[in-house]
Amino acid sequence: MGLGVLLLAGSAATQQALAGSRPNIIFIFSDDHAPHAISAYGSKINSTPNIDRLAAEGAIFRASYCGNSICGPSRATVLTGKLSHANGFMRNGNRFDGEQQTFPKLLQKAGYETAMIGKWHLGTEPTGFDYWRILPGQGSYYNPDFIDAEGRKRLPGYVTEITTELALDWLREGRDPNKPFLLMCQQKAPHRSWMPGPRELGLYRDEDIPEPASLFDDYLGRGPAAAQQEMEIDRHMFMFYDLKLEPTPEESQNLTGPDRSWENPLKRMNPQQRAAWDIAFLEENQAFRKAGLAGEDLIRWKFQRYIKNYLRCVAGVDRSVGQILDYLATNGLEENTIVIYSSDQGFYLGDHGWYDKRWMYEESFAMPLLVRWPKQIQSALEISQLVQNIDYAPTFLELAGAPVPADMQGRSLLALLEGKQPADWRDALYYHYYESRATHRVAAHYGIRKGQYKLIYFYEEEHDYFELFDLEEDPGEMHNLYAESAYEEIRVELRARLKQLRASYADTTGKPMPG
Ligand code: SGN
Ligand code: CA
Repeated sequence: MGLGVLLLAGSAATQQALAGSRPNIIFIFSDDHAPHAISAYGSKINSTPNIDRLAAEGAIFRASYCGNSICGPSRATVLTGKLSHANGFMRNGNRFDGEQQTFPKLLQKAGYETAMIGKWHLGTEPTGFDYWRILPGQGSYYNPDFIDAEGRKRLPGYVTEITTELALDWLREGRDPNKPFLLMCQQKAPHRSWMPGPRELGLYRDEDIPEPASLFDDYLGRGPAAAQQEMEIDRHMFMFYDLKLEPTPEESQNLTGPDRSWENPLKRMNPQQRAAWDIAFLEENQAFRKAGLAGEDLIRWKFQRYIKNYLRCVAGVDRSVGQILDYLATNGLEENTIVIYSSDQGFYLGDHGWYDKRWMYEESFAMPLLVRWPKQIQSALEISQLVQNIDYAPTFLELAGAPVPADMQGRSLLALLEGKQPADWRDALYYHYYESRATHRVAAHYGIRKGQYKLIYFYEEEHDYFELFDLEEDPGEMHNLYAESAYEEIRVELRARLKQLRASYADTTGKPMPG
């Protein structure tokens, strides 16, 4: 296809960009970073000054969601612009078919140089990248191994900092300066088991982080699946692996679950790293042992220990974003480089008493999405339309002036980034989570979010029911309204729309709705 056709296919902004030099794209993607731990999204528990810069100098999407709240599936969706059933990667542990169409491959074809650095987690080797260097599987926080085309090598240091350095190295001397580029910088943090880096270990030390309103949720207002998961801070968080206590010799005899390997991540540390780590937790751990906490006090302590480590990991990611922005500013790359910040899904930060993700409830369904492009996007732009991770691939392609294949299921966000209000923008989102009986035991479900309502269908033998929430009246999704007669009309409408969405996305997986 000639340039003329490309120009015709793109919008005015794209044409303008193409007329000059095509924009570079830096996609910063962290792991498990919930929007409610970003100050630009109104976090009550931390501040993220560097990520906030993207919102101040660019656009923030206020209604940004994933299609399946789990790592590999979200990443596969980002790459393909397709929902899980359509790209074949429905659950962690699947292997991504790298032969299929992805946006990095299409950008390569359009003349971009492409690089992928950090967490990949798709089981097969990356395709569509001129350069890649990835963590094996989940990767390690300290002295992590990285894999590239030549093999596997352990790199000294802390994973967020190393991933950032590798990305900066590639920007400095790895890439071809004559080509526009795509750089995917994908952080492991703040994924479980929430191990902060040496620079962040001391943060929040003598503070109490505010608790979420639903920390002591009793799950009574919803179907039984919510009560039967395994992701509660109270019952399913591990004292040694997750919460950084050291077992006594007696406790060492009776370790269960991940606690059996509590020391493995620490064994990767060098003596200095280990000493800094031990110092960071020693006093608090001694005080905890003395206090003999139980009941709600114990849950409160666990929440504090968990959330502080999570937020310390976030602070490392935020610092990395700042380093990348600073590099662009000092190297003449700021104006024409689009910087995107996002994370593979949201996360429970004690909300509903939980950690982890998976549910279609807001905290894990939501994804942060911030986009800065000084040349084209006005500053402090607030975007309220419903967007989803299927939209990323079409967006990147349109930004680069490349055609968007018809089989991608998302829609380019460029018009929204230009401040337009397309009349035909989607009014509903579809969601489908499959990993039933996997870790954390969240029942399989699919659902729709439309206007102020959300309808979820749980479809398993032991959990076969609907939930309906009014997000305006009940933003915490505590009260299932499905059986209430006042909601008959909404119930009927949403069920019909959900059925139609499934048909329009050609999702025949999962159990059809009864009736
Ligand atoms: C690991 C974690 C789980 C987490 C999954 C999926 N356990 O199994 O807590 O839900 O990954 O996370 S851990 O002990 O290994 O940390 S995902 O981000 O990769 O989808
Ligand atoms: Ca994740």
